[in-house]
Amino acid sequence: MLDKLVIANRGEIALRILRACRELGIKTVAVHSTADYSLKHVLLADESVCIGPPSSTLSYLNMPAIISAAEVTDAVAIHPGYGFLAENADFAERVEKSGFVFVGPKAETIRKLGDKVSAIRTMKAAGVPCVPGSDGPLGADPEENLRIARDLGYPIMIKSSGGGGGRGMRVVHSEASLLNAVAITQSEARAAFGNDQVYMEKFLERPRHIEFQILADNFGHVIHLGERDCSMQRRHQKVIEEAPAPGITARQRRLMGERCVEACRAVGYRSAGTLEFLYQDGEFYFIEMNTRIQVEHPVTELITGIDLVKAQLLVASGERLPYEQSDVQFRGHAIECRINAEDPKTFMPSPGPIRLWHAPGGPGIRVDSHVYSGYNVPPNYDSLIGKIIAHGDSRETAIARMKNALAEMVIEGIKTNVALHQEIFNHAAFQKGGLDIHYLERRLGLR
Ligand code: MV4
Repeated sequence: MLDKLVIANRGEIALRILRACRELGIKTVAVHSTADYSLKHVLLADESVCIGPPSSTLSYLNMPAIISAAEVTDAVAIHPGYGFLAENADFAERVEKSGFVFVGPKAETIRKLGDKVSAIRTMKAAGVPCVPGSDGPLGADPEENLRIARDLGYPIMIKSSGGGGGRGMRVVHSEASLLNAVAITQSEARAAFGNDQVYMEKFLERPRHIEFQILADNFGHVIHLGERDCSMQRRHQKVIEEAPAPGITARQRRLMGERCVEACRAVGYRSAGTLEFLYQDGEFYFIEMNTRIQVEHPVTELITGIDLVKAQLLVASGERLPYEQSDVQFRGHAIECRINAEDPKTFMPSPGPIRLWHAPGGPGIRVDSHVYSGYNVPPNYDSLIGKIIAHGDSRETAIARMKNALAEMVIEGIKTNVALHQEIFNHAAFQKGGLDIHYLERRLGLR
């Protein structure tokens, strides 16, 4: 097992990683900015190293500072969490070249799957269904691009190969605006990602966002842990996630899961990973892959009983995955609410001192949060202050437990989105389930 690990992140995921390390007997090193001395995991870690000023660019994104912290503390591995450097292939490469274990896939795998054109090509070749679209990047011939769009039928979408998570894409409704849209997307992509490769897809108007969780080791063993429905989002920020996805049958889960597993085996994938799909009219369409642990991993943990972060650490230490596909049983339903420090009307961040924090509990309730009464939420980072995850034998039970939990949640001193969650959970359409990715923004428009 790994002897000592640097947690190269902050907030709730840093604490989540620390807890997994404690269970496995791994010593921990917290690296943090000068704004983060009082983070819970920094206080709990065996050692801590200040790596820079509050600005993320100068601290949590500062690769040499993080690698130096691993060197001076004699750590053997670095866990990147999510966000910051988690999907940065150059970071993974520098970590490994410096002689440390990167808790995640190989740098070359991150690179191959981080480029969307290359990820789609890889998945398609492995038999994963993708959105009908251009076969690879668009070329310079306008007639050819007009023809591809005409064959797909409008509306279509232009997407940047270097984008993702909602960045660098645009919808085109008619032939008149196609060539201009391609040119603008290309030049924006060049400026934003240093890569002007763009591709075209049929635009799906009312899809759901459903993603499959994968775990893989260094010996070619790959399993899937089913899917999550992450359709409840606002401006590409997920708000509520759940597992399983309402209405997906055991047969669909098995067939799609097997395709994801096969594709990951084909690319030599290792560690935890997620394949994102759009789901519309009963069909799945791959859009991109996340090569990291995700915010919403707990809903999968609750329905499978598998600790994803511990599995990442076992695989990183060179052990075999301790599960076969047949060990993965799905039990009940889990839903996660992301609790953000934000203004409920404007959605602007609401940092500041938390006067009182009292978390809910009881059967089937898990709270992943780094905050506590007296903690001061710094203004420099994202506004996630915790997650409430409810599990039950049925979706109805999980919803009932979440409603209780939200009612018990006490947060004083800062503004949060708890009331928004309560409103969503009281809404009949949400209770029915299976809403598309535009539902929440449509609903918020009505308020
Ligand atoms: C799409 C799409 C419709 N059709 N692709 C947005 C983020 C990136 N992950 C892909 N995205 C989309 N791709 C086609 N061909 C709609 C979206 C999209 C979306 C996807 C997932 C979750 C939320 C979304 C919100 C708006 C648009």
